[in-house]
Amino acid sequence: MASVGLVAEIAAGLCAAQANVSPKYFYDAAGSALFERITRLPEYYLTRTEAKIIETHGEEMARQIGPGATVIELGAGNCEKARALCAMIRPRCFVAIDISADFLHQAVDGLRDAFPSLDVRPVVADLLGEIVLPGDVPSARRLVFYPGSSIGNFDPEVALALLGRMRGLLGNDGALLIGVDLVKDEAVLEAAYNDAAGVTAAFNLNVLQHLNRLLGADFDLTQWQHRAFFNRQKSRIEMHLEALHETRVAWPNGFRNFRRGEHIHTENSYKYRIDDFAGLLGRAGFSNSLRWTDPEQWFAIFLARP
Ligand code: AVI
Repeated sequence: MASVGLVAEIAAGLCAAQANVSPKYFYDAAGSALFERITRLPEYYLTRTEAKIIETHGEEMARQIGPGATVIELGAGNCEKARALCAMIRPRCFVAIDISADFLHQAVDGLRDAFPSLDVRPVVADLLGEIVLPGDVPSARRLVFYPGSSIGNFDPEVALALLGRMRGLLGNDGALLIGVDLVKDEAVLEAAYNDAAGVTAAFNLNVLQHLNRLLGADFDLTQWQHRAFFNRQKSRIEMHLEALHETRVAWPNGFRNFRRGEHIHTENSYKYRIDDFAGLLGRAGFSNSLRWTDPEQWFAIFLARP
């Protein structure tokens, strides 16, 4: 079971007029493994497009950043992108921050094996909470690395606040390297979140299993179905879990009856226009940014400096 505070937060979301769950609860061990599978799906273009941009423009990125930096990766996951980045820019210290402790420690061991002279530090933290770095992490020439368009999972005002905190982490001589998914054809966007193999559906439904453990709830996964669509007005993919039948969900201090078709909102994934994201960076205190994209302009990587 989760702490009293977390239980209250989750229960409040489930009981809200529009029931919702924070996407951070996707990432238990099973969810993290499912997300890794998502990143390799043919429909999920984000990961491979970003990797291709790094491969194509890596030399220029490395020239801009220079060797010996301290990289702070937010939401490090399996550290796969970190490997490509470290090979490219040769940092002296690598701080991997992630919410999932088990996954992080495993990934960090792999990174240490691949780069024996790199000073690797795992930090377990929720990006929306306080991020406390070990005291001896160098404060000069920090590069905050936030790949994968995870910034898209926050509403723009929260994303702005988070970018402002990144700005704070990197001081005046640092930089932010951030991946951002761009607005594109609706069919391409929707396919990426409705893959034929059903991995995204399993990822979405897994959050209910996680809530059963965290909350002591009794969600029956067979009563729910995955829904994902592009909300053009808000420029975001929305993921929901929809009740297939009238169903009652109970947990130790509460319950909710869901009507057939009623849904729990589980995630937003905002898609930006390049200029809009550059504007957001400006509002967060970055005055100067370089950017690279793929030939179809599906994804962008920004290198932003104060
Ligand atoms: C982690 N994040 C960038 C993913 C996304 O595309 O918004 C999470 C995800 N949800 C469904 N598929 C992938």
